[in-house]
Amino acid sequence: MTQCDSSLADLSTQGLGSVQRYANLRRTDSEIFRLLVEQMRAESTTLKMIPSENFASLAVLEATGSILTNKYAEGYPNARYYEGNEIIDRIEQLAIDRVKALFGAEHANVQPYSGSPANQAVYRALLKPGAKFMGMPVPAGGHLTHGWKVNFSGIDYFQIPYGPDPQTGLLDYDQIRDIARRERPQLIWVGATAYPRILEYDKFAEIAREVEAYLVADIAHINGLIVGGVHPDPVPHCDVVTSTCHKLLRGPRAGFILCRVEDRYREKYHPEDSSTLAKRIDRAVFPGLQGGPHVNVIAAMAVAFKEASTEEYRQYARQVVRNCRRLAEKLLEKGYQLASGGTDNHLLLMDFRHTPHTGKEVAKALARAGIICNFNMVPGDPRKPFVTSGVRLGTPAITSMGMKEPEMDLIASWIDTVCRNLDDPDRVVGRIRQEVAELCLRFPPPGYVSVE
Ligand code: DSN
Repeated sequence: MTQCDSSLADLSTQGLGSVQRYANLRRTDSEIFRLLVEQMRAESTTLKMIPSENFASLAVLEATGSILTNKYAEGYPNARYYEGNEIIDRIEQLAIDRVKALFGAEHANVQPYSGSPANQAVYRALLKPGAKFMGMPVPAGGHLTHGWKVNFSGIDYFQIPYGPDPQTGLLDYDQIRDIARRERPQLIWVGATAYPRILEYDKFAEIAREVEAYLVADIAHINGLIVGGVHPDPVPHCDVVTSTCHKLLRGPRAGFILCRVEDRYREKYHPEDSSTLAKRIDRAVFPGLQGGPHVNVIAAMAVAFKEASTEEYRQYARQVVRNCRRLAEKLLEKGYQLASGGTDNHLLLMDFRHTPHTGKEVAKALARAGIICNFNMVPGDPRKPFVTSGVRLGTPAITSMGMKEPEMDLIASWIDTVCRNLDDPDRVVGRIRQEVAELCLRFPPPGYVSVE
């Protein structure tokens, strides 16, 4: 252990309470116990700035770790293939009712194991293999399941790509309309993992209507901003909306699907099937793709939906955006380039295309300083995906810790110092790592305790 490591280890036991926890795990499996403690230490003394990560509440963690993990419940509420599910029905129905109310949706399925299986169910319910659809490739800021070539979605279906303009970093809706008119896709995905601007669902809906394509929004990254009223609502415009639960929503690792009940293109695309859209989505999840739902996780989702329906959560969502904008402003002031010139949401993309330094190099140096982010492609990136010219930073988790604008200013100056010393990061990373740890320990996240 270096001197720096040992002082960090000391710091990590301060301010976190001293609860005797995980006693059974410690007794049964000391290796996993030690690794869990190490991970807690690492996360509670570093800035979690991967925009898709967050801190689930203690209530969510308790439901996830509950005895509900012991139950099988294939089927849906009041239509199960196993007995003993009367209480499970009530739990799943609560999760369904809460997420429908939260987003104003007609129908909800809360069984997808995560975001990718949720999206897979959408393909199964709406398209036949080989069908043409539009989506953003991963390097343009989309997701693997929006048709990337090595994913099932790009192998079994035919992706027509669209994405932000390489110069401006912005989506060009006229160009998207032109592509849709030319290609006549059966489905259009709207959603991103690395687009720092607002997605205009009304414009996408107009385009989709014109070419009679299903419009599907993947809101995994920005669901909380919709709940908080800082981003437009996709539900009135889309046939289907998919999401994860563990990013901005601060729930367990899981996915869910919202949809209209009726399929407005049933006669055009599914004349042989008289089922509603809601029914086809449900069938695609179970038994189409999955077996037993993870009931403990569904209970934790219900808890997260309850938490997200409070004014406190809406304020949190607004602060996430305020923090991200402040960070962007400070980085711009210091001369850094950001994709699209800034941000309207929870993430920003630093653009190092015009420098000798790669995104990977920057992300690794920042991580050594305790700022945990990821290297990421930027629009028009000439470098390869495992190197990149961009760094993606997000504010959901640090805002959950309670950080506000003054902390963003501090973080911007640390990022600047690291980036100005990329030729010899050793000069600065140790000192910043210590300062980062001291800051984090003033904002302890839930569930991170020192274990005696
Ligand atoms: N892995 C997620 C992200 O980081 O954006 C997307 O699923």
